Amino acid sequence: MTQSVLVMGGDGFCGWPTALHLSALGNEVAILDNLSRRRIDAELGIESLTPIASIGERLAVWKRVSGKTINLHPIDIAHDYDALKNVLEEVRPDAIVHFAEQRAAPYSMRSPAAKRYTVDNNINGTHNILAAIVELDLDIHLVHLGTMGVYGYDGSGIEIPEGYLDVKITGADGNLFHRSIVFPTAPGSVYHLTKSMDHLMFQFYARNDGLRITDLHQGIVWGTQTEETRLDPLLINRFDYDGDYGTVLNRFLMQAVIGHPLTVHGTGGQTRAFINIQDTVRCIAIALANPPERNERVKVFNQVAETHRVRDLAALVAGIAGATVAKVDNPRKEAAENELTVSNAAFRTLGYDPILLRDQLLSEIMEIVRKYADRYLPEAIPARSVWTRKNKPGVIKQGRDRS
Ligand code: NAD
Ligand code: USQ
Repeated sequence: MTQSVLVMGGDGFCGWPTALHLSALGNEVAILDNLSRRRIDAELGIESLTPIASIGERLAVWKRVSGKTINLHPIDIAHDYDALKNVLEEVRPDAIVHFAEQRAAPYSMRSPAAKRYTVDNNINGTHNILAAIVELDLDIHLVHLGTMGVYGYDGSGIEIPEGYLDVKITGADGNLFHRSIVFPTAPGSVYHLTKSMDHLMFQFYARNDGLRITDLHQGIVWGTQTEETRLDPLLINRFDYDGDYGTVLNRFLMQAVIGHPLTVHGTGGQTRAFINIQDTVRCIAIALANPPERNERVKVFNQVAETHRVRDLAALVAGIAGATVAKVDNPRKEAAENELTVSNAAFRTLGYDPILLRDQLLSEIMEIVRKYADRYLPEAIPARSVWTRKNKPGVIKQGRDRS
């Protein structure tokens, strides 16, 4: 079944390949994006390692390559409420995929201004979408990109369920009550806090107004290209490697290529969930095909393929590329070690067959990095955003461990 889909944040790392994939599947796709991510690059004095074309060029090339049109609505959803409403009335989409948030945990912790921007942008943006759907009385399936980080990382011994927890509570009369409650959130950054608050807003609007909402709690995305972004050099996806926006595995792959020691924070004992960008776009298509009913509770899917410990990833990449590993002071406030087991049963039941980390895939990504390696800026590599005043920037301190 094809649909009319508005991809909010469709110029970003996950949004761009998703817009192309949904368009390739025959959906009528439009992008809404205020290009704030490109402005943050300019503010930080960095650029994607891969040379990304302007959004106008991207859309023109997609039309040439696929014959399909994707329209752009350059709107700030956090501050242009009337413009947002006009777009929704004009497009009347069957579904919205909402990627349009400030998504870097380190960026959200770098200064009071960045904390306030992240809260203002993410909370107002999400709430404006919800309020506009209700005001216009539209029946839209809202698919939101949440994060595994809302669950926190202290769940050792249990498998993280998909959004809800079945609990038994003893009532005042001594009887046992069974309840399904929202999994308690334990965000580890201001960014993750906004994702927890988004989820609370979804619970309210689903209950109060019967909105149909799917919240996808996604793990760390790795990789860069997808089937569609490979079709032309001007469709290439962004590749962030800097200390704020670069995520851990992509950073390690890039560091290995340029001969920089892999920057493992602290002991590297943090275990996190991962998913390849190609799987991200496939999962979104699956979620769109399986909307909740009206008045159903918010659907929560854990959008993850597998979990890994950071130091194991570093050893894997070092082994493939002959890189060295460096322990750096952890600029974040996080447990030195954690276990993480996550259910992804909902997507699996709907046919999701995860792409797992493999040497060959990692080597392919390193090939892309090699191609654009001369674009990297050495000063962009250290993670300088600190969680508390006590943390020092992530500079190499303990010498290098050969892996
Ligand atoms: P990104 O920063 O590359 O893309 C976000 C896009 O949204 C950008 O193009 C930006 O310009 C746009 N945007 C931001 N605020 C906006 C506003 N107020 N109005 C209109 N457009 C706005 O981020 P990404 O990596 O593509 O992540 C997309 C979503 O997926 C985010 O919500 C993020 O939290 C979630 N997510 C990402 C990852 C990951 O590893 N990248 C993992 C889990 C979840
Ligand atoms: N880390 C290192 N060295 C580095 C960079 C990171 O050891 O050079 C460690 C961090 O300390 C952390 C882990 O790697 O323990 C993951 O860090 P990350 O920057 O890859 O991921 P994170 O900050 O959690 O955020 C990313 C995305 C965010 C998304 C989240 C999914 O930027 O949008 O929500 O992954 S999750 O982590 O599952 O919550």
